[in-house]
Amino acid sequence: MTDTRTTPASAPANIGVVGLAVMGSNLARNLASRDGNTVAIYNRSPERTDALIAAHPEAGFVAAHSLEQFAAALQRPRTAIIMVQAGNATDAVIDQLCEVFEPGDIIVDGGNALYTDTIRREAAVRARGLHFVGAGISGGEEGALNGPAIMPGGPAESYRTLGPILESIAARAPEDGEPCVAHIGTDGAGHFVKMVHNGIEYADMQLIGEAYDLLRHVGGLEPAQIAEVFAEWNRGDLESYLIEITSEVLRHTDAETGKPFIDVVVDRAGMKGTGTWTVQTALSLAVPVSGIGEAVFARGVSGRAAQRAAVRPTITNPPQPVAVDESFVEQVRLALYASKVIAYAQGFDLILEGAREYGWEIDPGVVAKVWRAGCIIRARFLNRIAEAYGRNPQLSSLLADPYFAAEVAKGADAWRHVVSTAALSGVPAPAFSASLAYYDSLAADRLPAALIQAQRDFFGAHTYGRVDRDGTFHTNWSGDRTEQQLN
Ligand code: NBP
Repeated sequence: MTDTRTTPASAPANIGVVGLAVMGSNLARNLASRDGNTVAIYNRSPERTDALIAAHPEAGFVAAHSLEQFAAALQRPRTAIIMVQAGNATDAVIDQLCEVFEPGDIIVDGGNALYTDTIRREAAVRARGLHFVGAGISGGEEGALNGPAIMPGGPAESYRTLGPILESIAARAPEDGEPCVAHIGTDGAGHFVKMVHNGIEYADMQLIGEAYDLLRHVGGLEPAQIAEVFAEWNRGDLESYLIEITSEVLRHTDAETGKPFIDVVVDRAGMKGTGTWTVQTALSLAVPVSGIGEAVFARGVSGRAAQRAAVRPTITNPPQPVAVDESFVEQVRLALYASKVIAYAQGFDLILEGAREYGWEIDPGVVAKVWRAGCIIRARFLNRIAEAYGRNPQLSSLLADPYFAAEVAKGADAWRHVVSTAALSGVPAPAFSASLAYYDSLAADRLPAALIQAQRDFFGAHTYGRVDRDGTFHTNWSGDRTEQQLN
């Protein structure tokens, strides 16, 4: 390692930021705006560093034009947050920082890393005697500047140094002013939870999209009227950032054409990959996250313009919207709320399964509290989730909690009506339907899995259990069909 030793007193900064594109510069400004923080900044291209210093003299940044200067500017244990492009750039910067930092120093990756990369990086950095913290940071550019939700993983010990700094910049929950940051668990736990956060965000957005589509194409409401419906919903149980911005978007008129803005936007949703990671991870851990899965697939369908154009003319008997009355709006609200409960129930199942798989001690109630402000899925609803896990930390599903069980049961008739109306009307509602099917599957006395297992035994001698006694059984399907008990 390069000798960059400074006496703690001579180093001016208590925190550093590497990578000064939009996220890093906003995070650096946020850090600098809090009492007690002096922020050292470094970017590979020095122009960005100089531009940030020039644009924000009030921040009192300590500029570094080399990583040696950067290390020299930091008090020990040095603490640096990396905000560079996820992937190879992050690996390169970690390596370079390890060269100029010393044992005990803390490297934080605040980018959108895949949790398995974070696990690998944490082990490699630990082997060099330094601490590595993968921290999920949610809230986009605005959150980075004014207060994000932060999900740090890594060693609990590093949170003692890092915690107060992160708490100083995190969003604060409106209910109790608690900072939306907590040590989530070791190594990749923070990025895992951030990944699931994004998966839930996909589901939340898809469900809201389906609600809008149904209100418009079955309910017959115009975008401006639907904007009012969402504004009203935002005063109740569904109160959330995503419902609020949906109302704003639907109220907006395109300046050029005078049409509702929503009608001039191409119906093709992009994605950067965290939803896909969530579903891939869930598949590998055998956790059903069908609401999130349908949301990711729905974006995929929206992007398949050529297939959509090829299939559309083949529909010779298009369904007609089913007639509904004014109670439909309330039915859609209840269906949206119930489906949202499913998306979160599945997301928390995935977090807890990830915790079991990787040996993380994740408190789901703490996760729900961290998401209450600063992030895209912030919602009043998260308080109910924190309460549910507070009542029973061993809760096997959010749907088993008395509050959520009652809420979903209360809306179940409406939910069924909305899903069947969508199907009869030909309005796609994949996340509403998949969520209802999941609920019915959990609630069923018997599942057709019995038949599947019998088929598996038939063609592959995969064996089965019996409902009436313990043991493993096989039927001699190709012979006399007698049953053998194998153990
Ligand atoms: P970008 O993801 O666009 O990355 C640009 C930064 O990476 C610049 O500072 C660039 O330096 C630096 N960089 C690259 Br590219 N390669 C490098 C290398 N080999 N060595 C050193 N530096 C390198 O920045 P961003 O949009 O601000 O995002 C930063 C992180 O935050 C990403 O991981 C991103 O996924 C995440 N993010 C999160 C959210 C959120 O809501 N949580 C939103 C947006 C982004 P240069 O100036 O010299 O080219």
